Amino acid sequence: MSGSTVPMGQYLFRRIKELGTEHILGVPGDFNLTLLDEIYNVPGLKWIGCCNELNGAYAADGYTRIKGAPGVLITTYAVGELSAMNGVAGAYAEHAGMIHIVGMPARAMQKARVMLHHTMEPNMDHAIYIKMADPIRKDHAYLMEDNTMADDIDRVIVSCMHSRLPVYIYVPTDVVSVQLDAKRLETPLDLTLRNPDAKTEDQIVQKILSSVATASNPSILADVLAIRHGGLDLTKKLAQITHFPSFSTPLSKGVIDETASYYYGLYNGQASFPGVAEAVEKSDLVINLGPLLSDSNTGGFTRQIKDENLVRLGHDFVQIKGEKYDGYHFLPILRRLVAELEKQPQKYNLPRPQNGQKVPPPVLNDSKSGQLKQSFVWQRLGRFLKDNDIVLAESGTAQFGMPDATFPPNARYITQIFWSSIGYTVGSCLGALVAAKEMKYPGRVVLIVGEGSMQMTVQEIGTYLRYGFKPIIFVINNNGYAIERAIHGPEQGYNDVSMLWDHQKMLEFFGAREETGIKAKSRAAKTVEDLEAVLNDKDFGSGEMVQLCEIFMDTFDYPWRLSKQLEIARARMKQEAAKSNVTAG
Ligand SMILES: Cc1ncc(C[n+]2csc(CCOP(=O)(O)OP(=O)(O)O)c2C)c(N)n1
Ligand SMILES: *[C@@H]1O[C@H](CO)[C@@H](O)[C@H](O)[C@H]1NC(C)=O
Ligand SMILES: *[C@@H]1O[C@H](CO)[C@@H](O)[C@H](O)[C@H]1NC(C)=O
Ligand SMILES: [Mg+2]
Repeated sequence: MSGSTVPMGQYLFRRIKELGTEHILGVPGDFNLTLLDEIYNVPGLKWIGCCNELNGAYAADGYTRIKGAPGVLITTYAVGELSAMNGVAGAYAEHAGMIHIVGMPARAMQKARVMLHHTMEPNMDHAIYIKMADPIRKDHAYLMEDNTMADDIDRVIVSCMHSRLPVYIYVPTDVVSVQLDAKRLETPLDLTLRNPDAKTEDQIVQKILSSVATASNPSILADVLAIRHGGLDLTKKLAQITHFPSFSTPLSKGVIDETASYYYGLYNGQASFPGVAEAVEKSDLVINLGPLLSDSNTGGFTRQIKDENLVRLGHDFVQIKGEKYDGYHFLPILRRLVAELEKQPQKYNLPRPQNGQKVPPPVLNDSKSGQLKQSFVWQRLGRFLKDNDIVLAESGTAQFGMPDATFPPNARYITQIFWSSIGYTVGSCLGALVAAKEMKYPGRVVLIVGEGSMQMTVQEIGTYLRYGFKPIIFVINNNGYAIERAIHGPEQGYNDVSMLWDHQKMLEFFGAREETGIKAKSRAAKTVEDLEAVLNDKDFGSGEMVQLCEIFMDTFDYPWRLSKQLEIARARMKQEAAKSNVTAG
């Protein structure tokens, strides 16, 4: 190779920096720390150490959701990468793709099948763990050949950016110092998303525009993959320009300005507020952006939109009223739609006056006193939020309660109602904090987590404090796994968790003490009066120090959406059972 070169490790991190990513998350291991040294050789790149790899993966996922640029996670051979897998799989399921870099034994060691620590038996193929991650990644690079290394790194980074799914880069210890052609770095990676055929894309855009022009009652149903695939701002803009009645879903809550006249609510099939399902389902043109049609994102599959009224703009196909275009990505199409509608609003009668009745969200419980109830808490927490806050709601009652709240215009919402791995938000919150810091995000970061979930990943709260972050943390303390009680065995011991934890001392243990100079305040609320006192305290909402508020609720108190979805699921099971009895008989 003639000309200047850079070590492979540095090449990789400079490519990552090019994407806008400024922090690398992970846990070091002896396979291999020299790779981590290269982080410090790239200006603008910093290391954030996590307590464990599962939390690290959750954090990378949370980072991606806020920043858009992929979170980067580094783990060590076998023990590290395997611990991360649940978090990576969740990022795959919900399209919060990350770059997962895994250290491996040196190539010579691999070839000789040396019985190193983290292998399992004599003569083991060192690459078997690579196979275990196959279903949870879009692509991977196994850096064994000097002359293809740079190409492989570039290829998987582009693949991550296009698919928004996790990718893996496996780095044997001895390749960190392999010299790669530095000249390649002068040309940034081409990340442009292109549809397979420009003429077909034209046709799609024209077809959608003419449907918009002729529809008498058009609407926008903005789902989560629109956000994950880079369409958040365009989606907001589409709603703003058109004033079509616009809807979010449990996973995409916050995508549309919820204070706007054209926001009609959160659509979750039959588990929606009154009037919401009717409004979507009678629309003669539902522009459905980035759908993710899992059980809890569709009210237990009770979403009812006729194909003849549906324009589905996905990341892998587009469908216009029954006509399917495989391999077409919504993003370039949405960009063109918004540009055209913005240019010629009169032609499309925009902004459209609304002819339907908007049903405002009901106030579930406007109590001024008494023991805190699920029916009261979520809407009250919604009123606590300020514009540009980032809110995380954990699996459990928090996730089914939060949709009741009305968000301020630009709130960002993180919840994992499809993958639903409990403890996720505690790790994800670290990533959100890191991303918010990089972006100089003006809002606060608010974590809402059940005590059962928190017990899974609690140690990462120590990392918030270690790096000087100041989130507001609400712990829902309801004596165990309430959501599981609602599903089965309300009184069974398996739905209990340890109630011996003292949440009021948690922040102190994790580092908020006089001698560290880290300030924090912890409080508890059992009644409406208690909660009002906390939420109305200027200090609490200021975001100037870490704050914790423990919210006590009854063991058997469940949000209505949870009860409703369970009712739907049970009715469905009964129906299926009746059907199979008929066929059997
Ligand atoms: C990793 C993982 N383990 C187990 C479950 C099953 N699970 C779903 S919700 C839940 C309980 C959550 O309890 P908590 O965080 O206290 O929330 P609550 O419903 O009580 O508000 C459990 C055990 C899961 N989803 N993920
Ligand atoms: C880590 O990498 C360095 C240099 O590449 C090497 O000298 C060292 O042996 C490696 N450690 C292990 C455990 O492979
Ligand atoms: C409304 O909320 C208050 C306080 O949380 C509670 O005491 C009351 O029982 C609730 N009412 C209903 C109908 O749930
Ligand atoms: Mg609980």
